Amino acid sequence: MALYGIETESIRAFDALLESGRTVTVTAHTHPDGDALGSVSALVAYLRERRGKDAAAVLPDSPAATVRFIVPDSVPLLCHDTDPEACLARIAASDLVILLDANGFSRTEGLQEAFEASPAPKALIDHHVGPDTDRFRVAFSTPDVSSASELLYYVLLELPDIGGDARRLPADAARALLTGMTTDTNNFANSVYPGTFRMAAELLAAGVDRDAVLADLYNRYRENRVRVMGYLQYEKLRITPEGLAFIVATRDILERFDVDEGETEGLVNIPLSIDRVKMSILLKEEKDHFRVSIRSKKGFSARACAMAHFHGGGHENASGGKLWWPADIPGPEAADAYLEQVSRACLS
Ligand SMILES: [Mn+2]
Repeated sequence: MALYGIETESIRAFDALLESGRTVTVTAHTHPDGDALGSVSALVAYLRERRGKDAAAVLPDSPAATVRFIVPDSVPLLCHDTDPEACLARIAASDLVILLDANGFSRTEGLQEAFEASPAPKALIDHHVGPDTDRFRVAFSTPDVSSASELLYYVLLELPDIGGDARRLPADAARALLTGMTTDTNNFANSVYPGTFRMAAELLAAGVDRDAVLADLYNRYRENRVRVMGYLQYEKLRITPEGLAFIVATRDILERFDVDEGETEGLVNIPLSIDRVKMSILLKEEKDHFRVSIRSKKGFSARACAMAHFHGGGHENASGGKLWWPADIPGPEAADAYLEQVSRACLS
């Protein structure tokens, strides 16, 4: 068996699926992050360049401007929010569907029905807990890996035409894999395994320009992103006696700083650098709910907190969810009081 429980049998079945498919649709979770975009782009690039497939990415919604660059020009991309008919037609015409960086089609929201109605065989490559494996002909799934991009990397290495040699990956695929892994590990800070460094070493040796990847990821923000991050930390960060740090980013602030989707990425991690903080929660106001991001230090469960208080889930130390009004709290102004209760429930 190769790394991460990748079984020879599953590789054989996956290779046969890829061989039989002609029109292949690759998808990932809603609000696609760097790992979703990196893994999807890499697989589509591989299928087109190495296997000659009509492969395309179909996503529930458009990538944020901050991560859009991860999808190379060589990868056709359709998004349900901007082009719903084309997405549905593409799914209906597909004879193979592959889901990445999500544990089931419920995470594709608006596209869930179309994917579930499709008679095409389906494959899964993911690193979230609780995979919906019944729906998939082949599933590669373990939470003990840095990212979907890393798991996909080792699956691709096992395929006969790659034969363990990263230099045989298309350049676009190699770069997208390194980019996806880099974002999900927060640049090698979290969820890093021996295989993660090995992957990075092999991709660098194969010619991926990591300096360019880092510059694209971390040095191309708009000025307002830095300013709103500073403002929220200075004015809005609260820390409870139990050690929960939280920031409530209300709509008026997000509008005042003209914040786009993806521009507060990474903010939730910052309060964890404070010694007495055990868990950090970021709330972002939307129309009738807050989008919730949770991070925790080792020994404290972001996932348990997301499941118990925010209709969510995810990874042990990195989870997310939602907080609705009037169902969960009377209105957005009640968020602080709710978070103080959550702090007592989760941390004492
Ligand atoms: Mn991921």
